[in-house]
Amino acid sequence: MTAADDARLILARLGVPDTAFSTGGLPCRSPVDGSAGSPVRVHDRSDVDAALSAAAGAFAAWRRVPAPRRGELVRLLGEELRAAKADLAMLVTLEAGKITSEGLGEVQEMIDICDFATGLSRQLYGLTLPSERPGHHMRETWQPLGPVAVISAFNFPVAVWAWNAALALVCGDPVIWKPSEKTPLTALAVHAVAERALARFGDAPDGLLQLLVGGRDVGEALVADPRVALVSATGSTRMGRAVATTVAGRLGRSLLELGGNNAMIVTPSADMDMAVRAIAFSAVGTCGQRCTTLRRLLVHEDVADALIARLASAYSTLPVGDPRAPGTLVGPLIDEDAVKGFEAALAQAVAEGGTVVVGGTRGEGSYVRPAIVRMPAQSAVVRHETFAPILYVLTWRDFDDAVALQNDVPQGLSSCVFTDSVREAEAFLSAWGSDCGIANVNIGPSGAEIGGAFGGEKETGGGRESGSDAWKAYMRRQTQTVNFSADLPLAQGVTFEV
Ligand code: UN1
Repeated sequence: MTAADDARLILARLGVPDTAFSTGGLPCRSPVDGSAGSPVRVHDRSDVDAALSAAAGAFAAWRRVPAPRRGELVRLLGEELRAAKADLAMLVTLEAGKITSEGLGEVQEMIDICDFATGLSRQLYGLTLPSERPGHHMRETWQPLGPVAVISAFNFPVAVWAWNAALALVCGDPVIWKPSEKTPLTALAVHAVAERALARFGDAPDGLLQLLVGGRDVGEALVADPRVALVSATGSTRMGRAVATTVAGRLGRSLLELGGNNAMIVTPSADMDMAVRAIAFSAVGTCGQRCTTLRRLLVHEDVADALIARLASAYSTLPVGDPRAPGTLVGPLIDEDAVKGFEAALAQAVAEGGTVVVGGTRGEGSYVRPAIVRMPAQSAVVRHETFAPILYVLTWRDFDDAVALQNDVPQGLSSCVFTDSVREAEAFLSAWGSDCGIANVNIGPSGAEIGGAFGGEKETGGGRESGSDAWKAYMRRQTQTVNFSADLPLAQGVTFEV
């Protein structure tokens, strides 16, 4: 059976209606075996308008629902996701090419954020502040914000929606989702699952969760529209720059999670067994297509040769192939363009003085062998994020130079150090250490838990999604002052008698 046939069965089982497909729609080709499924019906600009009207209506009702009750919907969503976990994960595998375990892990991220958001629905706390005026009190309250547009990428086709949607729902905001054109099937499936949660919940307003499958025109219309209170966009720096510019032009709010160029510093005291495992998972996992993928290995020169030799031997036997097969660790790249990007980056690396140590070849379809490339310097290709499994290796002598190298790229998502030295570890985490949104010690840069705030600095866009207090981006902060005295004192001692 082809991957497209498998996907068709799962979509039917999950309750995706036939009306979601139409001839002339978005073509769907599985990277697993190149098989084509039915084209997905696409939306256009007029659908965006209708969706925004519906979202406005939903907002008017949903913001009046007590937050813990809103949390009940997210709890039900988590239950439905648990029930659909195996099917949804397999669909992620078929559509995005993730190995089985990573497909399951992605759905688990959705379940985890639902649990987190359900608890959060009873904790959207503000502050009380002392007023300088007698008989007054001042407080800070978090109010629902309005419709949130979620623009997601192919590489986490469902989890990123969940990080946003679970928080937005408990915060009182409707969600309009524009998934990647490369992964509409998983989005349709998630919406079918969400429909079940909505039905069980009973009285959620129409238009609370909407899906717009479409191209750039749909994304641009959403981003430009002032009825969208928050644009949460995940993807390339190029896309993020366009979104940020448009949203800033209307003085709107955006939350950006863009490219990473994540490094690991390996010091002589590092536990090399652990480092090798962490490097392998974070550099070749998801075929190098996580925004948190390890792309730069910065190794102390005394241990570089030994570490590279161990990695080269691990890479040379990496099981690359059908992501459904047990034992496969590396599935395909998403499409032919991604393979071209992989090959072009390798050619550029060689032109910049790099030496390919292992891998770098392509196989059938969009399968490639992950590459390790030794580079003489942090040249242009190393500073650029290529969304493919290429690990550039650079060496250093002085720990401060390693940190400087780590920070000397335009992106600032994730970073890590492998060391047994408390001094090095703490320096890496200090104010003059890593400049990234995520900094780890003796853990690779990818595979973050949902409980922390997720995102990064510089060209990564500065947004934070998922855990911690990321929910605040989905709410409107209001400073409230109440006078319960029989007098009207003015602040700052101003007098104004009429
Ligand atoms: C992404 O690649 O856009 O930390 C998100 C990780 C995952 C999320 C990655 N939890 O690798």
